[in-house]
Amino acid sequence: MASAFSATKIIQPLPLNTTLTRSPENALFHPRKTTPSSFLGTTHKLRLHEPNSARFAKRRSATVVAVSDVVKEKKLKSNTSLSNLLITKEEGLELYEDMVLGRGFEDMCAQMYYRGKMFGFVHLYNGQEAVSTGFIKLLKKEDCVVSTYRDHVHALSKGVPARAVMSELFGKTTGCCRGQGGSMHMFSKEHNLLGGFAFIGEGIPVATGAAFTSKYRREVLKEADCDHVTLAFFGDGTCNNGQFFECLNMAALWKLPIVFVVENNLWAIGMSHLRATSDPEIYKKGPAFGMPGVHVDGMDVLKVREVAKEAISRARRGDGPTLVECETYRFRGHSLADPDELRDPAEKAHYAARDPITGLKNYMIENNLASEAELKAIVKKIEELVENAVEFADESPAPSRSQLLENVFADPRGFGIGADGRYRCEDPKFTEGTAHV
Ligand SMILES: Cc1ncc(C[n+]2csc(CCOP(=O)(O)OP(=O)(O)O)c2C)c(N)n1
Ligand SMILES: [Mg+2]
Repeated sequence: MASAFSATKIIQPLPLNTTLTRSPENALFHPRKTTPSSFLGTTHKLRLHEPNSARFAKRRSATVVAVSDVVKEKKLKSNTSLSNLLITKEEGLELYEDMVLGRGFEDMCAQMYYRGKMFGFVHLYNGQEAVSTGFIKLLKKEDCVVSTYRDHVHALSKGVPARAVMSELFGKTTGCCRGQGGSMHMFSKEHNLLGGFAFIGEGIPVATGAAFTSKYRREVLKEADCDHVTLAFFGDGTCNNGQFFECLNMAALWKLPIVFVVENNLWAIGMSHLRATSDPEIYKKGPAFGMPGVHVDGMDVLKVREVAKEAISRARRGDGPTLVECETYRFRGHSLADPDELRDPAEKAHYAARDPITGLKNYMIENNLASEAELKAIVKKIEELVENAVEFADESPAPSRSQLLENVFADPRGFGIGADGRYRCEDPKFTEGTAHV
């Protein structure tokens, strides 16, 4: 399969504030001045900035490839041979099932939240499924994923069972964090899901550290088979935080095996991306640190997957980090407590018409990769799985009161557990004279 990045070419340095688009009169590149409005909404172009050999030139050099053209070319070929499609039947069904699971799970969360089964803030991922699925389904189990507070679907894509995620949301002991994390803090050591973070940008240094660990194990500890990759997911609003820039710098400097995946859904709560950042084209910040920056249509799982393949294999073979900006959209409010009255209905309708699940479904049917009946069967299977997750979570036990103080201090013989091995909070005198927890 042709790689999206391999079609790129290095060109000479261009003036700042210039981006590249494909143009008929120029074989490959045509520089133009950018304005924010010409960028957002033009999701059919993927632009790639690739470092050049000379250090100064690499800040200014740029390459470009339109992923849509790669996709189109393969579609044409696909008329003669199925093997030229972007995906096999099995891959397509896996992607479809994962996106349907993400959507069905989140819709169920909304129901359960409004029925009072969940507490605190719950941020849903509806609309953004192509990003999680497009990237995470390419990973090995040993690879790490770091998410944000919008993390349920990343956890599911990484293989954390729906029962464990739902129970965590219900605050039950069977949850992936025994009910202590809740919606914003999904974690699973077994699946190398390193969180779930409520503070924006908080996960980026954790991901950078995980990528450093992989490199250290391979190069210093000589574990030759340690080629693990870390994916860091975060939003557009988060890209205005210092941690983002600091980690891009470190990752490029040390050539870490990491992919920074920006889920640009155009909004940070009620703040429009265009009003919040000096240059809305986030992917351009990659080359400023000496790593490729790529913009991709985040509503199209196949395009995301093409870009992800290249970025992940680049990291795995030791060539360093990539910044990928996925232009996507959330179909619900910021959280379930948000009435979502600020966004323009026309904008919502524009992206609703580009639903990534419908897009993949149409692709599979048009290319005879699956029948309507097969896809319907997947939807039914997922409905049952999600129902089962709810029943399991509902019937699971709530944590004991003593669990509140577990994991608060690193030393288990400290505040949480007494010298006799018993929880100090179970001593009736423990909270005497203090406020009760
Ligand atoms: C350090 C920090 N500052 C402020 C907040 C409050 N806050 C919660 S979500 C959010 C917006 C983040 O937007 P974005 O990164 O685009 O992610 P999205 O919600 O769109 O997925 C902010 C500012 C926070 N959680 N952490
Ligand atoms: Mg956002």
